[in-house]
Amino acid sequence: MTENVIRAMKDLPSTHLLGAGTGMCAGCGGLQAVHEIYDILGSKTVFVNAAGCMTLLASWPYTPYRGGYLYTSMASAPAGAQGVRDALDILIAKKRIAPEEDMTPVVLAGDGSSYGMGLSATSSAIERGLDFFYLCYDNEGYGNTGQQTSAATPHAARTATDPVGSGFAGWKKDLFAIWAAHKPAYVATAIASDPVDLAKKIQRALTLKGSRLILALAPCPTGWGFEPKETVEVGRLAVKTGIFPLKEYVVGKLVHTRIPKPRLPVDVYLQTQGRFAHLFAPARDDTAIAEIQAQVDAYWAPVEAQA
Ligand SMILES: Cc1ncc(C[n+]2csc(CCOP(=O)(O)OP(=O)(O)O)c2C)c(N)n1
Ligand code: SF4
Ligand SMILES: [Mg+2]
Repeated sequence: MTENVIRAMKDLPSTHLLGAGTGMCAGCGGLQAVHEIYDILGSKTVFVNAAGCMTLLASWPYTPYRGGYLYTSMASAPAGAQGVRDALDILIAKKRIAPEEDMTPVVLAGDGSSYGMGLSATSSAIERGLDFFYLCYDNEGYGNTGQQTSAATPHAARTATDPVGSGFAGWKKDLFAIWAAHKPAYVATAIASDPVDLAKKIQRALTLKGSRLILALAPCPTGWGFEPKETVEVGRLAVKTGIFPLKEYVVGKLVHTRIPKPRLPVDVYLQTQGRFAHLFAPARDDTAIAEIQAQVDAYWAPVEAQA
């Protein structure tokens, strides 16, 4: 990176810096979500980042986060957030900083950390009532290391670690339900391709105290196999087919913030991505597609019955 680029980056507003001069892919849906969320959360935040693609945003000694930044191992970001919270509380108690200078710890982690390696640390943090944001950008695989299967990988998706021709045999873990079972302050799903829905959720979460999850589906051109210009459309189709429900859990109540009407068939979404190409060629795999459709239908049946 030349001195000129570094100087130009220093002069930009902070949100323009996210992704600039890094090795991140064009059309990264996770980065879009982080942009939109950072626009609202602002600089009175300390980002606690578990190793993953978003770690590429900070290349020492530079970081786009204007508040603070802490890098952690994949399993320990919520423990890092606890440390940041404790340190801020001590600084305030000792009058080293004024209460108005307080900041919010924000865990920034991928699905590999959030659904797997870091789940124990997350569960403990929520149990302790830690006052923090948890932002999971879910690209449904270990993206940074070449899209290996994670606990968030959807059924039949091809990854670097699944059999060619059939894809992942298991089913995506329900992280939203796992968080909600802990009865935290707030849990929401979001996607950058619906910025209004996303913004309302961040605003709502900001009015609350306690553990708050924003689980953002992150369409990933590189890992999912589509053109970078398709990111927004792929995200919209995830919502319109009902594969990715937009919802929130607040004060013990589950609300769907978008109910797709009409709900499109799942193959409209699946066929946009190379990771599902084996479901359509050389011959269409009606059985696998029907299985995925049945899972989505079963999810929405009680919601649609009440709508
Ligand atoms: C314990 C541990 N195992 C493996 C790695 C190597 N590693 C770095 S980033 C990464 C992928 C993380 O996946 P995810 O959390 O989904 O984030 P993404 O890369 O998709 O953004 C891996 C496996 C690591 N840093 N720590
Ligand atoms: S691999 Fe996917 S999540 Fe990672 S930077 Fe590239 S597009 Fe973004
Ligand atoms: Mg991932």
